[in-house]
Amino acid sequence: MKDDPDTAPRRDRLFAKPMDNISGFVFDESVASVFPDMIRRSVPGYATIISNTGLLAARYAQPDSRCYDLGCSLGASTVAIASSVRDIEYELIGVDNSQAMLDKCKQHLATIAIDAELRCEDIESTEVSEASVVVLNFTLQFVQPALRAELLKRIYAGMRPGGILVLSEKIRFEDPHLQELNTDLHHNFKAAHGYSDLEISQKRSALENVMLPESISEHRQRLSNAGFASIDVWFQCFNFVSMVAIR
Ligand code: GEK
Repeated sequence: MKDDPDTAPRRDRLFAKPMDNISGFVFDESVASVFPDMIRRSVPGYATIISNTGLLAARYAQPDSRCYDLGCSLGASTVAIASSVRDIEYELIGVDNSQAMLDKCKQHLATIAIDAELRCEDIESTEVSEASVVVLNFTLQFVQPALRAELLKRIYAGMRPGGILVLSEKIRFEDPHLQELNTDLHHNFKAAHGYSDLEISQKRSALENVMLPESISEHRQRLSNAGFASIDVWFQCFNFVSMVAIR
């Protein structure tokens, strides 16, 4: 079925027309306005990761602690936490450095009566303290690799013993064959969800120097260096994973 942008304004068509110059991807108003459709059709397993982030939060959230959604966008994980962690007192904090995202997130949370503090800040500098749950769902990949170790050490230092970090990322494979296979499968996934070859390749160019995926072993090593005790992948679909790291 073809989409009519006039009748389906929330459909992501941002890269549908040929572009002369493809500038680096930014989380502006145009992205925020199509974001739920964009991420659902771009990230295999997204809905599964978000709903199970709620289940993980419910298991690890501690009374009188804080739960953080770092890079919260429109608040999908914030909502998953709020819906699953119900019987204890805690503070829920969403952080994003895109005002366009946070404006829409705030509206959405108000509509469904979810009480969360929203901070328009860089996650590299936002304060994390007394945390029992920290979620980084598809956000670390946008942080400069040289800053990632320091960020994870700071998150670890701001967590309570027994707390959980949920880290979801696009990954790269060290084996070239697997890298090619999973890149192709991701491309196939996007095509099956209605993106044209042009949209896929223009979006890939826009993300080229903005989103920088790493391998699972690089993530494991960094989490371990930061001090996390138990680390594993709990979900993978093609080149997308979600990991847990327990302090
Ligand atoms: C979800 N977690 O729906 N500081 C703060 N925010 C940042 C930074 C930074 N340094 N860099 C990027 N962001 C969400 C999806 S999207 C993932 C997360 C994607 C923000 C950025 O503004 C955007 O809202 C979010 O991180 C990444 O599960 O689009 O692939």
